[in-house]
Amino acid sequence: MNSNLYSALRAAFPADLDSTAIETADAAQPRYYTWRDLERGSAMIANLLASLELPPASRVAVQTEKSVEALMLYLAVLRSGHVFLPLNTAYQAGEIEYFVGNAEPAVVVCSEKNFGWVSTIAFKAGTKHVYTLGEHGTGTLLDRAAFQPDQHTPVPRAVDDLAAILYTSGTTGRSKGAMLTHGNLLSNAKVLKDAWAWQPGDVLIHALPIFHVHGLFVATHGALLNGSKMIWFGRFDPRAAIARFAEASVFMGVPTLYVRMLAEAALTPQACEHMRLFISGSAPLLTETFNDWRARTGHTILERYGMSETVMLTSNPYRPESARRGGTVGLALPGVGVRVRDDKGHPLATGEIGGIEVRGPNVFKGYWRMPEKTADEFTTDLWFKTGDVGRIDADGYVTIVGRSKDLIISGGYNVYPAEIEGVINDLPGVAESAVVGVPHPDFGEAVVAVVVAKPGAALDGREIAATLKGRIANFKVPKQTFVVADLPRNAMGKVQKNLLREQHKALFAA
Ligand code: MLC
Ligand code: AMP
Repeated sequence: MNSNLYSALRAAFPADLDSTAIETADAAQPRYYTWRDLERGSAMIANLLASLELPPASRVAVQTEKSVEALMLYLAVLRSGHVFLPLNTAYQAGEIEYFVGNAEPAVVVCSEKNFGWVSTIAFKAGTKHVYTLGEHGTGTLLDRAAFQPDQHTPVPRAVDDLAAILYTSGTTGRSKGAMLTHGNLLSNAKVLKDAWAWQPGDVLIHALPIFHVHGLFVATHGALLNGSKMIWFGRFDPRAAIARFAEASVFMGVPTLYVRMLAEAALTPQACEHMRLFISGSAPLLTETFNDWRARTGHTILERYGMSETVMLTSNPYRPESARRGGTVGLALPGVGVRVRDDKGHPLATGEIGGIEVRGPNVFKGYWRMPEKTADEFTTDLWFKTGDVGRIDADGYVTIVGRSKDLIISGGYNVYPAEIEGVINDLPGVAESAVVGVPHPDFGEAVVAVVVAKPGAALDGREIAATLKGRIANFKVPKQTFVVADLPRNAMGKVQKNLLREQHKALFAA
């Protein structure tokens, strides 16, 4: 049997292939893509990949702006049996150099404006093929694919074969590539289809980037597997999104998107009348946002929890709506095991707080070429240690109370303090630094850096931030940088980040 994920998605396309699959929403002129367009476009790109005669399971690394053509490229990589490696558009040269060096992609696709520096990095790393793909379908990828046949049979894949690698930062050291299989992705998409009761006629507002789990897998797989139309925003615009609620039924977002929509006067019960389901995830949804949304719209946001390594793990119930509990991430999804252990690996009683561990068909295969790191993250009985800290109550609801991993989540993007500290510490005149996350009304958490200068060096917080902008992705750049004489330390000499967080907690108070 062919377990290629594309085959399962294709089987769910509606009978009328000429109906609209995707309508773009943020250009002056909407563009309409039919199901046939998705099938043909991805077939042509898959045939282009086949013509390159790459070894099986070659990596195809992609850093492009969001577009329907970029989604076709993803589908083409699935069809061709290769491995999709999406990269955040905010990543700068140093970050791309690491990913390309580590994953050794056979093909790199980048935006036209970045071709110069991306291709230099890629060719240096041994990549043979670099194509461009612009926001509006321009670039060499589609130019070449245009000469290819528009029919393609998906390459047979087993459940356990790799479909994608998603880089996720590590607490120490560099990012790790989480290897997800066709089976991981399809099993999770099917579970979510039932859990969220996807129905005929559903229309999804797709407003998230397509280089992370949330926008790429949870949102697009959901719509494709249900044969549902997507209203597709290249960039999130709260007012424009609300204006389309009247034609849609499902919305997925990180908490920042809900906070921004709540600031719009147009958000009313009438505006949401046609909507069936609002889903939030990727970062904690504040109870305040959960309550405000209900008061303003009459809808209860359904919060769920997942990771790059596992896709989705838990979800609040679809029915009854009153069973969706704010502040919790709901119940383990069918087939997913969730348990809480203390730091010695001992089971904990109901309601006690400990490390969240998970298992199931959705849990990834391991970190790309990092067997030791992979082994570290699994228990001896093969449960994956999420690094999240939480509790499970008597009804099975999971509440995340914190993280054992030193992670900041800002607007749904992960930032690892150790990475930012490393870059700051390399700047001239810097003796040491500490990076912490503090509450932020828009992004949930914001990155703040506290820096100590070397004797005799004069440092300026704003200059440091400006220098960082060219070196690391914009969302990782501290929103505030303080230069101080010393970092607070405990008796063991360890920096007391809790004191820094406390000291700066009101920095961005609304
Ligand atoms: C942008 N900026 C951010 C930021 N996004 N800073 C911190 N955190 C972020 N998330 C920077 C910009 O570069 C800019 O910097 C300044 O902040 C203001 O930008 P903006 O115009 O307000 O940002 P915008 O472009 O509107 O983007 C905000 C956003 C975006 C919330 C729409 O960040 C976003 O789409 N987030 C979703 C992330 C996501 O999909 N996560 C899923 C991960 S999957 P300057 O210096 O230029 O002013 C996962 C698993 C799971 O976690 O469970 O789902
Ligand atoms: P990523 O590495 O980008 O896949 O991020 C995964 C992490 O996001 C998880 O380990 C959690 O810490 C966090 N996360 C995802 N969903 C939620 C949620 N609903 N509430 C709190 N944290 C979440």
